Amino acid sequence: MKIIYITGHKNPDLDTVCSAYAYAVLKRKLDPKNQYVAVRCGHLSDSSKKILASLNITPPPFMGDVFPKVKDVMLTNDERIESSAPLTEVAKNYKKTNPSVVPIFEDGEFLGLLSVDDISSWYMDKLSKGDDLNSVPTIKDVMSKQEAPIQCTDLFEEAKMSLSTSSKRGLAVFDGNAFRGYVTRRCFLKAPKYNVILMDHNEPKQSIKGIETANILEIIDHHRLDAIKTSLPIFIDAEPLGSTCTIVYQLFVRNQIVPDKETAKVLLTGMMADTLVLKSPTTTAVDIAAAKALAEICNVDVKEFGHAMFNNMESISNLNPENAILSDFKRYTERGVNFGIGQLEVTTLADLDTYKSKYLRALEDVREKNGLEWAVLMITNVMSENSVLFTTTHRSVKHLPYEALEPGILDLPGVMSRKKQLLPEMIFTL
Ligand SMILES: [Mn+2]
Repeated sequence: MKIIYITGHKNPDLDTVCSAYAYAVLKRKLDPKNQYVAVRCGHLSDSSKKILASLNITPPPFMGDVFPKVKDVMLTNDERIESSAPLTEVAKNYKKTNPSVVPIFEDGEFLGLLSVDDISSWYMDKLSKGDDLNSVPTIKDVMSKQEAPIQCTDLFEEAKMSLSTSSKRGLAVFDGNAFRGYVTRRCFLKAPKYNVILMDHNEPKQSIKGIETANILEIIDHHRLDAIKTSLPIFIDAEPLGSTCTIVYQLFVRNQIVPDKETAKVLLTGMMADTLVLKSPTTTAVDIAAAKALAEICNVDVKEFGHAMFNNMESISNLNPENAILSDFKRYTERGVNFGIGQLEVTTLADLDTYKSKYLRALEDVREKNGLEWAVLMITNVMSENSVLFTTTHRSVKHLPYEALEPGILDLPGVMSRKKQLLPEMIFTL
């Protein structure tokens, strides 16, 4: 049984976590022989957390990286040999497995590793002194001083290094203070690889840490392609649709599986979030049809469900402005200019005055801390389908085709998409 991790991109949004969640449900049905685990490789924004909580959906657990670890190669022994036992106790099983080290216990607690070197040096020592070799020593008599244990979450490459520079043949592996197993040099002959399915992204830079050391098994995405080279042929489903959740829904259909109510709700959530209740210009007829079908399964009205979802978001005046801006912030380099665009969705712009000055200040901080020439924040009203744009001072601002409402704030009627509407206009002014 293989474990296959399904992960979305860094700075996870709802489409990324919901598509990973739902695709894991589908894969478990299609391939019950393997274990599919949906994970997220970053922290969710407060708004996303709140929306998922209101729908009773537990988000996928956090996983920081897919680098191979000590726990993936360590050995475990069911046998508990006590240090007070005679060395014959170890000799009994030695022929079967020829272990280079054997874990030894004292009153049931792990004491250390006995290595073949310990045994040979003990006997060599006796021989050199001309001592009697007829009496059998206890295991404890023979054991040498122990090396510090390593942790099961330590990286494979680092542990390999520690062992190769140590005079020992093996190292004990702990989880905190508890003994879990041990590694020998043989454990490090080949690095294990994690199996990963990428959702809602394909660029290694946007992926979980360590992705370059993993086996990518599949990619399900709706972004431009800039993927890693793979060594084997893989399944890719990349389509220019409004959300990755739409693609996952299509995969359910293609496999003639009807998503259960819970999964349908999860898919609809990701879809509503990425298409801004099907109003973003990235929305296609396929998204609209999929949303309708999913809404029928969960017995809700698409628009009502979408608007209720956004209504459930934390008002942005209550958020920490810098964290809010960075929760969905994308950086670009065009014509030698480094700039960034953040986007926040709201259900009203009536309270703009309560937060505009602190957000403008925070935006300038974000610009400076990230070494950008220009930073903007698009605040999109998903109800009325328009946005306002907060901007730092930059020579290009006056060339944007938008009217200024006041210094640093522009009006963007009908604009909802960062990649399809705002980004091309910004690049044009550079
Ligand atoms: Mn997406």
